[in-house]
Amino acid sequence: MSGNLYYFVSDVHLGLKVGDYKARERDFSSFIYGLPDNTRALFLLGDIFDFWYEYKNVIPRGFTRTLGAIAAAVDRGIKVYYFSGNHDIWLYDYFQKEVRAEVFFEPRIFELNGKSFYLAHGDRLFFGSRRYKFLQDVFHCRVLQFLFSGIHPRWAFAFGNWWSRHNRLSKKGTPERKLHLRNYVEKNILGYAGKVQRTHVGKPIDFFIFGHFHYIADYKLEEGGRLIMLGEWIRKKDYLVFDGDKLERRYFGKEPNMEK
Ligand SMILES: [Mn+2]
Repeated sequence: MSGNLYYFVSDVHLGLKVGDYKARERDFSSFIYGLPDNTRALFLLGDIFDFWYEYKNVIPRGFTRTLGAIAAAVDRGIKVYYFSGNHDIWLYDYFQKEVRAEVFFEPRIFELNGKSFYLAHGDRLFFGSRRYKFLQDVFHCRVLQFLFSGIHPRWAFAFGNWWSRHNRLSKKGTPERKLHLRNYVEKNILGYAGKVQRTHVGKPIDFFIFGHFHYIADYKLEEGGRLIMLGEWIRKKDYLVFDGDKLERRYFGKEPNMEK
C-alpha cells in the first residue's frame, strides 16, 4: 500500500429521471465529498450526466451539488480526470477552466503507483454499426458543434434529451439484453483490450477500465492484465478504488469498513 487512493466511477447519468434521481445526485455528491484525504485522483469515466451541453457563458441547471462536490475535491488537492462519454460528449472548457478538472476525449494510459491503467468511457472502442459511427463523428465535429450552439437552448435541450433517451443503454435488464451485452463485451471489448495489449509499445497494461455498458464484469486477459467493466449509478452505484496495490470494487452505501 502506498497510502494513496485512486477512485474510478462512470455512468451516473445525472438528470435521467428514472428511480429516485434526486437521491442519486445526493449519493454521488456525498461519495465525492466523502473521498478520504489521501485520495490522489478521481477518474470520471463518462456519462456522469445524462445530457450535458454547455455554451460559452451558460451551463445547464440541475447539477449544482455535483459540480460543487467536484470543485471542492479539486480544491482539496484531488486530481479530477473526466473522460467524456456518449451522453456528455459536449464538454468544452467549463470543466477545465472553472472546475479545473482535466478532460479527455480519447483513451489514455495512466501510471499509478507503478501500475498502468488504460482508461476510456468505452463507447468508441469498437463500432458495431456504421450509423452509430457516423452519428458519433457528427457530434464530435467542431463546426457542427459551433452551429448547434447557436440554437436556442429550448430546442437544443429538447434534442439533447431526445438523443439521450434514444441512445440509452440502461434499458430494462432483461435476460436477453444481459446475454447480448455479455456477448458484445466478451467479443468486442475484450478483443479490443487484447489487441491493445499485444500492439502497444511500452510496459504491459495492468488494468483496462471501461464504463458505458452498465455491465459489471472483471476479466483476466490471455495477453496479461485485467479488464474491469464499471456498472452504473442508476441501481448498483459501484465504483473502483485502487490503493496502490489492490484494485477493488465497492458499492456506495455498502462499503465494508467506513474509516470515518
Ligand atoms: Mn455511455
